[in-house]
Amino acid sequence: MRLIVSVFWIVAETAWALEENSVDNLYDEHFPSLHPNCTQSLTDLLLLRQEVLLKELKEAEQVSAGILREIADILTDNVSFTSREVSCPGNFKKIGNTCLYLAKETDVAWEAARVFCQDLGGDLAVFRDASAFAEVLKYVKSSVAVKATTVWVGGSDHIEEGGWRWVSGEDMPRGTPFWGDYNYVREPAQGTGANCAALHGPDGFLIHDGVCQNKYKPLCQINFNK
Ligand SMILES: [Ca+2]
Repeated sequence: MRLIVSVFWIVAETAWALEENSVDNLYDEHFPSLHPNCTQSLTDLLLLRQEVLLKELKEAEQVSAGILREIADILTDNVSFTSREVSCPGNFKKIGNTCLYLAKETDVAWEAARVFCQDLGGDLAVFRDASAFAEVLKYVKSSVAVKATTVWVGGSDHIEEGGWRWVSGEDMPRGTPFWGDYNYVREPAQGTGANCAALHGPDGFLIHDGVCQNKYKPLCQINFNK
């Protein structure tokens, strides 16, 4: 009986040893032992990763700042553009889609009137349609106390008799409602003796051909898109 027990214990110890050996092999196979520098390498890797992330964040921040600067510039431009649309410089007044200034204290010949307006950053006024002309008449009539006043505007036929053009180069409109009458004759009627366009007060400020050397008041204009 004692012999059988001894044999059993020998067999059990051998099996135990074999099993322990097998577990160690499995552990080594799937979980190789750490290199002595492994911990340091992992730390270096984590630090490198953090450095890359910080660099990416910094680049993203720089891009965002650039975009914000561009948006700010666009908004500034829009504010400036809007300001130009809603306000006119100096004595100029916003009338319709333009800035007008009737120099009530100035009486000069037509060419001098142009120079006067150009010195203010504009030119003698032009109006291309009846709506713009109506706005001009409303402004002029509200500005002058004396109905006999005559006002220079930016039209002439001094290059070619009868070829009335604005100083901006376009053909002037003809007939009603722009041009007035003088002694029941439709303007322009004075031929080569009168080559400059004026708003004739006694005729409700409708256009007459005036003698360019006459001294009238300049109606100056500055356009928004200049
Ligand atoms: Ca003429």
